[in-house]
Amino acid sequence: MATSETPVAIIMGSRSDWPTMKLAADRLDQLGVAWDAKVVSAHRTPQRLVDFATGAKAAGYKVIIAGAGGAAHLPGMAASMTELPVLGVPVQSKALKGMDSLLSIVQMPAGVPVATLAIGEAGAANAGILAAQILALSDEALAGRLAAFRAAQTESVAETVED
Ligand code: RP5
Repeated sequence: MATSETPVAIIMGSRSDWPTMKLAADRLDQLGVAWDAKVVSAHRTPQRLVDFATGAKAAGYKVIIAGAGGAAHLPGMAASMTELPVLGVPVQSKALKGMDSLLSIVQMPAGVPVATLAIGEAGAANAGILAAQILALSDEALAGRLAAFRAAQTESVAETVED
């Protein structure tokens, strides 16, 4: 069971999604935000999804990051059962390079939003940062860490193309 000290849940459709979704966890670690990660499949473990999504708010989570590939129904189904913000990460699939995942996640009907990120690792990394940005709205210390992260990122980009 999560506590209020674990504000972010990272859920994914399969253990095979973890190498991608770990990028979200890495960014949260970098920003000092606690997270839990769970395999919750919309298709293979539907009852686990219902139990997780209906209990997520009471468990203390503030933001859900949901990654899935292929017929990626996990983010939308999770969003249908919770008022918490759901950030959807389309995991890159083998057959269709993640276009299937993206289209499965992005085109939600009005009334049940999923904030859809880019396909693959960039999307997962940005989901971690975006979750931190949401939490930083009510956490000044985190807002400061985010500002430092952005400044360091800017500083690290050289203007010259030479070594
Ligand atoms: C989806 O099917 C998962 O999110 C994963 O991206 C994809 C393939 O799953 P595995 O067959 O690798 O378990 O449910």
